[in-house]
Amino acid sequence: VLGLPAVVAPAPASAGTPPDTPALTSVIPAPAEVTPASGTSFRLGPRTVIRTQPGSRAARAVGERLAEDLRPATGYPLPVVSTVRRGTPSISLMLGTGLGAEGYRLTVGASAITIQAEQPAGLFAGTRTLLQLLPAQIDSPTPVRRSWAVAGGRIVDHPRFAYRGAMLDLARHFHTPDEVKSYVDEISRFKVNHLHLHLSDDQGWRIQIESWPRLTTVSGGPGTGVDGAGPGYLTRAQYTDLVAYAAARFVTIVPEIDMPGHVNAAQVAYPELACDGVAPPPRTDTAVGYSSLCIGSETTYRFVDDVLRELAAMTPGPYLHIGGDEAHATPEADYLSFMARVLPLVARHGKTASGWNEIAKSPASATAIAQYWDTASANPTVAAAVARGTKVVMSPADRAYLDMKYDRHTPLGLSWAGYIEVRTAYDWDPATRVTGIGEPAILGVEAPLWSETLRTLDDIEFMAFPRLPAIAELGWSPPATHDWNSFATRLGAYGPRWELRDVNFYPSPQIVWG
Ligand code: TNX
Repeated sequence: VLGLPAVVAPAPASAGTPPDTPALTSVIPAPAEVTPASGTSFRLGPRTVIRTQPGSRAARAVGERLAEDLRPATGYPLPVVSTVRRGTPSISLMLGTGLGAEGYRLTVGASAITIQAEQPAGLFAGTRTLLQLLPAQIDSPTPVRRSWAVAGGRIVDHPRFAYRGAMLDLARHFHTPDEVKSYVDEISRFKVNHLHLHLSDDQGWRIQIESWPRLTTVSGGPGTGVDGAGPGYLTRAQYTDLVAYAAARFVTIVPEIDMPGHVNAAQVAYPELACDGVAPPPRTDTAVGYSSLCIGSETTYRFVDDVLRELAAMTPGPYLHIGGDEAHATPEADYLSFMARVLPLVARHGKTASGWNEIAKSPASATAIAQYWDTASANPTVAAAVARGTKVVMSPADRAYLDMKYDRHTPLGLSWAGYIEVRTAYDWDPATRVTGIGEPAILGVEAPLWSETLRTLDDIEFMAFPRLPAIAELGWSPPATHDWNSFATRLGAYGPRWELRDVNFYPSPQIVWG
């Protein structure tokens, strides 16, 4: 240290960089590689333009989305253009090669920010990072007069797992298309790229099927849902609109029709789906495991085929989820013969089947995705399926279930899998959680949110945030970045963003909120 002055001043930020400019390392989920360039920063100003890859409509759409996100707080015009005059400050979204399906490189210099990606999905991911690199006030719905700086340097980033998911239960309480869209906005900020919709259960049926119209006219109508207080359903047009809205945010909708259990609402509408042909009473309680399709009846397979065909036709994404959980009213042999017929049917409609981990009992699940909701650290049935080729989405209920209470005081939610505080949701590794289900078998992670106790968007948000970002980080970030203290700090700094966007969240006492 000889020759250095006694007091080493911090590297001077470029003239007047506001003190609340986030560090490049403050992003959730943690990026793969971060290289700060101290002393440099970019200033977003009234002359800034957003330049997108010439000739790419998809890149342009990502640019427009970014502009929409930045205009309210800045009040700047932020035109989206394909060429820039020299000297004009710009945010460029450029397509190139070598960064994978969702990877991106974000470079922040004094006069330009550049996001490069191989695919539009990577450009979008880069823009979600960029939003977090601007001061929190960027999420103000009204103009704030201030200086908007971004710290200089470079981020090179790509996901650990291809599938990062969230699930909403529309069956126990229906949630409107606008509420689902709002959830899509929020989860996509954390690079979650799948939204699984649980569309049918004992208490209600929430997606219009033209060939079986009473499913929704009867079981989506008034009095359906838990306590009879969750009526509603998505029309085909609303579903299609939702799929497009999500796709514009690089979120793939995964629709679920639960079978052969969880079918009371279907049988209320169509008694021929029950073996005795008698309509059961509608159910508005929260019991599980009492209903079953009639496994020996051809009517059952005509119904399943019709539903899967219509759903496949409405769904551009690759997956159809067929539930398969808690079929306690279906004898084991019947369950296996049902799955032996229905799993291949999904493939015949051009989709990959997914189901809760019970489907692993069926040899036909070898080409399917099993969603692990078990809390056990060993499940020989699922491990055996994995050995046959089944891929797994990890949602262990004692870590990833967003409907579990945070602690005994939480006013909403259930507790059968335990209490899940933020640290519990964060501190585990999807690839070492279950014996015999290692990294190569894992497609990704998903955070399910069941709706027995949830009615409003506020309720959904309170349970999802801040745990959803914890699961998102497990799905996206390299294991080497995993660090509770770092995550807790980044999460605490994120709180004001939710406040500015009017998103409800649980102010966990484990976090020092900014
Ligand atoms: C179990 S987890 C269920 C759902 C309930 C949930 C409540 C799973 C595959 N099935 O029917 O809503 O617990 O936490």
